[in-house]
Amino acid sequence: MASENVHVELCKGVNGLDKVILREIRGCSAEVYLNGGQVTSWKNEFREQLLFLSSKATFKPPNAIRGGIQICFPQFGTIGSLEQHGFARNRLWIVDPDPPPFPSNISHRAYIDLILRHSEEDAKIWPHRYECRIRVALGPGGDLMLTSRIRNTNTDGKSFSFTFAYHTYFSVTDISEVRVEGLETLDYLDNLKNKERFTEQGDALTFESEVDKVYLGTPTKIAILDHERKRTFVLRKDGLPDAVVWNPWDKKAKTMVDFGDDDYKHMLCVTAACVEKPVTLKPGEEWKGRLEISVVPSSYCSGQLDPRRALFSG
Ligand code: TA6
Repeated sequence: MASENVHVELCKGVNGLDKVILREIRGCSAEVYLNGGQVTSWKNEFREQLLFLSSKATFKPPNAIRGGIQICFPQFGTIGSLEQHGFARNRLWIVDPDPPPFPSNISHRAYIDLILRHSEEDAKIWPHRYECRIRVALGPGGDLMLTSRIRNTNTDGKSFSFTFAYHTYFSVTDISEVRVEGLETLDYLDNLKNKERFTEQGDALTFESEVDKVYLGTPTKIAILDHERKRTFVLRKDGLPDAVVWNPWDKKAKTMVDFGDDDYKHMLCVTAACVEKPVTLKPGEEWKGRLEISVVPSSYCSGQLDPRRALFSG
């Protein structure tokens, strides 16, 4: 925990659940619930919410909260024998009392280290000893950074494999006016077509119906352009080769109890993930997966951002 506590506050959230509020000098903020180690809010210096939270979200553990950024571990989706998206998003994480030195020289002030460890209960469904650490940090410029470190602490010499994702719900003005840049011409697995493999067309992605695609081996940078709000989210990811794009659209939205019927119009999930090739760790080994999200204003008068500039600038 940072020395000057103005940047980090442990407090009670909805239904008295423990949460941490991170604040930065310019007024940016983020909120993280210990349930699921889940980011539920990220606001810019104008106090505008940048992440989507469902109008029907429930804050009732062990259910994950519908929105924000959910941690999918040790399984993404239904790829494996565990419940959808694994169990980490349904568990109570704790503030890490003794985080190992952080592999980065960036001196953030507004950050929190959380940890989830194996439990007897989970060992029945996933017989491994592990430490899953996450640092959630808010940069001086308001950027949001999530760094996860997963260590195999098995004492029986056994390796384990897992898939992982930062299941991220972005708040957008109007989904039909959103474009995603950086996934053109890539192969993807279509979850709406039995995970069949296809190749994406050459233009930016736009949205007019339900989408649930796992893009394989993507660039480390992806841009989400919200024309209406002249705002672009730039995702930079490390150790997470894949990206999942999801919007349930109208019909599926009606089947989800914790999701408003019209909520699909104002959200898009673009999830940095490690899905196609599971990570395998021997005892003592550690994996790191990092996601950094920043917001850049659209630059062109038409409100059109030049994606090449967003994707290829430093
Ligand atoms: O990321 C896309 C996806 O795997 C979809 O298939 C959809 O099910 C979504 O996640 C939400 O999953 P959830 O278990 O949170 O309802």
